[in-house]
Amino acid sequence: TSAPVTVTVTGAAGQIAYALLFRLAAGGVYGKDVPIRLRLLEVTAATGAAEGVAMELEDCAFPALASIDITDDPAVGFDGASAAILVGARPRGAGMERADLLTANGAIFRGQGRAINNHAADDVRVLVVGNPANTNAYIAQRHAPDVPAERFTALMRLDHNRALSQLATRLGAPVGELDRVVVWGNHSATQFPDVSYLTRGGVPVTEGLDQQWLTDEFIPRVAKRGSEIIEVRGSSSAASAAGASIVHMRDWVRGTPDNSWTTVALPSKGEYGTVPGVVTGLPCRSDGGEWEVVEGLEIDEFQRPRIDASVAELVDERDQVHALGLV
Ligand code: NAX
Repeated sequence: TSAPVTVTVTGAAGQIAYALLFRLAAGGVYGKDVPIRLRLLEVTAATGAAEGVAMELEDCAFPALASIDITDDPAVGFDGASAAILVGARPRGAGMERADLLTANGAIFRGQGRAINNHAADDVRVLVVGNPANTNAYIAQRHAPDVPAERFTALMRLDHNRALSQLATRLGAPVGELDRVVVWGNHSATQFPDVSYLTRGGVPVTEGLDQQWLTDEFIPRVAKRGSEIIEVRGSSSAASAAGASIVHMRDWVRGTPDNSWTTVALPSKGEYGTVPGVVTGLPCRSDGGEWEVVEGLEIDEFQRPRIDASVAELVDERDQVHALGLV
């Protein structure tokens, strides 16, 4: 059997973690044969609830689950971590302004970025799920100068999967036959889910997706799916966010299938006219354990302003966190 890997999950007592941890312990990222040492990082008040989740994890008797540690100290939580899934974040409370939200989360992700920098394993891979995910990832990355910037990613796989599912319904196609969707920009209402390169069974899809449907229905539906789930379910997406986090990490570690790609938010190097440094959704494949941005796609006049608008929002968030002294 392989050497154990240490995986840290923050917000371990929350609802996303309640779906995420069991799939992780079952081998959903590294496979069933790689032993996992779990580190659960929570705020002090929630360590008791995290203890309860740990008891249930034990009761599943997952063969690959080697150990579980619970802590409220980031230095301990990230010690030796090869993967860090940052789910815990400060939700927007009643009467909270956007600056308050950025400040509260900035403090969390600054501290966690530093702890990752100082305590995680050399091969650490970071996935930020807690919102505002892209900017939280930006803040953490900026406080981890010793970790290669591209190891800091934010979750846009849920947006990607939501887009695939809407397209499967529209086209009457099995979702598994569809590929080459990308969601550009921010995990927010400005995101641009893009079907320009969509294939079905490896063949470009040229019919069934008229521009009016795309602009009036598809794009807003995908971008606002989180709110739709809250309205219908009565609480925010949890199992779907957990599932997207699992496949994000799995594909990163084990690679994307040949000729396939997915959406990852990672620090831009200026690809496709995006602004260097901001953590934006880009089309990516993984090979040898590293994300690489898909190159050479053409961008037309339908796409350009939509990509630019969402990236502009990321630049605005970046400027705000700098103005607040969080970076
Ligand atoms: P919950 O409120 O159920 O759980 C969050 C947990 O994080 C709580 O147990 C809390 O004690 C813990 N926490 C807070 N600050 C912490 C800190 N500094 N260190 C460690 N733990 C801390 O929220 P849940 O529904 O699980 O959602 C978690 C986050 O995911 C939210 O920010 C949410 O907005 C975000 N989401 C992101 C999505 C994405 O696609 N990127 C989609 C789903 C979700 O909305």
